[in-house]
Amino acid sequence: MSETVDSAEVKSPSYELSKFRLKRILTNNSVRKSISLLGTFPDLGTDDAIVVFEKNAYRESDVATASSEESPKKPSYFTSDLKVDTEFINNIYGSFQVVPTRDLCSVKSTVIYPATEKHIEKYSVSQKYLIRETPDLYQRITLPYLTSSQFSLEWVYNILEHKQEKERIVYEDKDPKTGFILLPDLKWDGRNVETLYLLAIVHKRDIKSLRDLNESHLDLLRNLRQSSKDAIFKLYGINPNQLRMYFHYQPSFYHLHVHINPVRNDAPGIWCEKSHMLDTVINNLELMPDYYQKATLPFVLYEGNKLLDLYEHELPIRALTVASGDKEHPDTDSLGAGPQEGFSDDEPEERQCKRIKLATPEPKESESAVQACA
Ligand code: M7G
Repeated sequence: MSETVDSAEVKSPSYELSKFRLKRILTNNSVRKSISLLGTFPDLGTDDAIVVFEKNAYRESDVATASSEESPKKPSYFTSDLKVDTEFINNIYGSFQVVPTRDLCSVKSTVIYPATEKHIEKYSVSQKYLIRETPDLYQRITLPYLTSSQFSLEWVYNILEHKQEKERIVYEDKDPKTGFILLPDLKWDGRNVETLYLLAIVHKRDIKSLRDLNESHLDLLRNLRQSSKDAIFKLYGINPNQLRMYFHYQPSFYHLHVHINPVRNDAPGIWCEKSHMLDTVINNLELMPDYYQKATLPFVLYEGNKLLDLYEHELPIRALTVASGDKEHPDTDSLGAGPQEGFSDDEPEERQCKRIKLATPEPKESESAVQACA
């Protein structure tokens, strides 16, 4: 708990958002009220930049009224500053467009600059496929890929070394084996406890993901679970039994971290095909020390990701299929046994993909920019 760290601050560039020049829209999610944009900052150079705008969730204090027990603490919708345009009133129904005070109009914005091809893929709408990754497939396909091609962990090390986001740290246990840093996730607007989203990043640097976890990490995981709950209760007053704590598989960043948010909030990236509850992970390791070295772990790959092409080499993934036998292909049943009418493996890949897109439009929910971010 007493390790010293090099805490020389890293200087960040300053962005003038108003100078952003749009190239194209990557996603526009009407459910999450977010939009991801690809463009450039001409004054910074010609590199691609991604800008994400997301409307903030409501805080309960935003709707306080003068007749509430407590008089409204500004800013609130219900003040004389509210501008109201009536669209129509029909019988008992009224429809209005309202513009609240400036303080309530802010939009959360995330900038990635310079953005790599991999970032652009991640923030774009695309077809998604489920892979059932056996330990063998992990060793042969996923691991070599992620070792040679992954997002930089610079931002993680900056946090662990107190070079960035130091003032945002909520809690730190400096033990090199069982310690971690708890801080707000990039996705959280930091204003609304309802949508609290924290990240617990472990100090140990040799655990890439869930796959690497074994019995020897139980002390770390138990400590992270308990200390995070205590710290969150102390700081935000959230009942520890109301917290969702989970890993992503595959994560975007291969340095072990846990996502934490309140169960009553449907945070981005909580889908079952991506999340593994910390409680379940701990329990699996208690029952079987090498569970994650033996388990088949499903995960999602999206069109445009090179790993999908590597898997496609091994298994038919994109081709639409009829029901197949678990017996013959125990690890690839969902990936199919043969082509359906109109689709054949001989068809040029590009055409096949286009036809599948037309046949199965992506549901709205999965357009999420923040989920893409997730
Ligand atoms: P992940 O499971 O590896 O990836 O989680 P994904 O959820 O993006 O698919 C990484 C988490 O780190 C995400 O929830 C990000 O929002 C968060 N994150 C990413 N970056 C680059 C930063 C950062 O610079 N600071 C903070 N505080 N969080 C970040």
